[in-house]
Amino acid sequence: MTAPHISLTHFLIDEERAGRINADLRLLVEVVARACKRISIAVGKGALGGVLGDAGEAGQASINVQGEAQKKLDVLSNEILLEANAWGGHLAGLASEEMDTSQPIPDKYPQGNYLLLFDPLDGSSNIDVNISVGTIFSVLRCPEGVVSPTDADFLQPGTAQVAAGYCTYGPSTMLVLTVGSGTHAFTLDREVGSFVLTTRGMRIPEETKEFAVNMSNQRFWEAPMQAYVGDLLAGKEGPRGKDFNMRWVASMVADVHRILTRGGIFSYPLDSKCAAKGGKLRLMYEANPMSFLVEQAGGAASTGRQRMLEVQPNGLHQRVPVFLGSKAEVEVAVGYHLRHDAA
Ligand code: P6P
Repeated sequence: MTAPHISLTHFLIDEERAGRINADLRLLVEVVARACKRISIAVGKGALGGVLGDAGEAGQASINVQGEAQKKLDVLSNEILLEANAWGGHLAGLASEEMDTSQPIPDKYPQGNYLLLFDPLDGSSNIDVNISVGTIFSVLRCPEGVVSPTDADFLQPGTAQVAAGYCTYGPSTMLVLTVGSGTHAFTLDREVGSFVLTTRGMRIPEETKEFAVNMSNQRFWEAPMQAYVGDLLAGKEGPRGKDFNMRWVASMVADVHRILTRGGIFSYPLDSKCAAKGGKLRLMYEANPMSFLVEQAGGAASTGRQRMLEVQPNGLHQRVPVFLGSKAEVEVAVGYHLRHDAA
């Protein structure tokens, strides 16, 4: 018997009827999902869409607040998400990797109670070589009584998230979502144009034999990370007593989706190149939403020294070291760091 066809809307209505979300949050998720469908179409056109390559005028790259060259699709994806979320009355403000500061909802539209943060197109350096990229989003409540939120109102720990998700633009387009009651996967039915529930309650295996890290940074890592990965590479003859495999797509959405699907540990640790900035990946719209999804799927997420979701943010674009995935393996990696610090 084929599984019942449950659309994203049907799933969200059921969550609302169960009292786990309200109508505004349901609308927010549906609006973001609709924007992701538009981004999927633009990304899917590739070279035929005239939107590959760097943004900016001829010869003058457009640089974002991160100091990174923007791709045309970064800018387009950001614009799609801004436009989609402006009019619905569900948001008080939004923040993006591509924008220096947060942005209140235009006065001509009603204000809502939620704050939306997103990386509109993560891994965009992979677009020109046709590797999966994705959109990552995180939802917080606007603080009580705040009408026009500022950056400071967004600086809430990951435990305050009410929803999080990503859309991966790969061989299929998939939306992976949590509203605080498990992590669920939806696949875009391109013929109908709607996301269909394909995995209810994703579960990350507790143990793994697969790690994801950019090995070219090894000589720049801290000592505990050198020791941890060195023992992984030693395999069954080493202290771990088993061989490990490695994967690194260099697109966080793709790497995390694989880990949510079959287990593994993902790490972007501190290294001497990025330590001054606090790490490579951003807390508010990369690490926190991914950590919420992973914990809701039975995994763990840490900075290497602290549960990711308990980090108190100090800036909208704050960077952090990231370890997330199979719970037992994350605990092993954290153990190396805590023992090093205690020595
Ligand atoms: P590196 C993409 O630019 C990104 O932000 C993440 O999606 C990805 O995991 C990481 O950076 C890749 O970094 O240094 O391997 O290119």
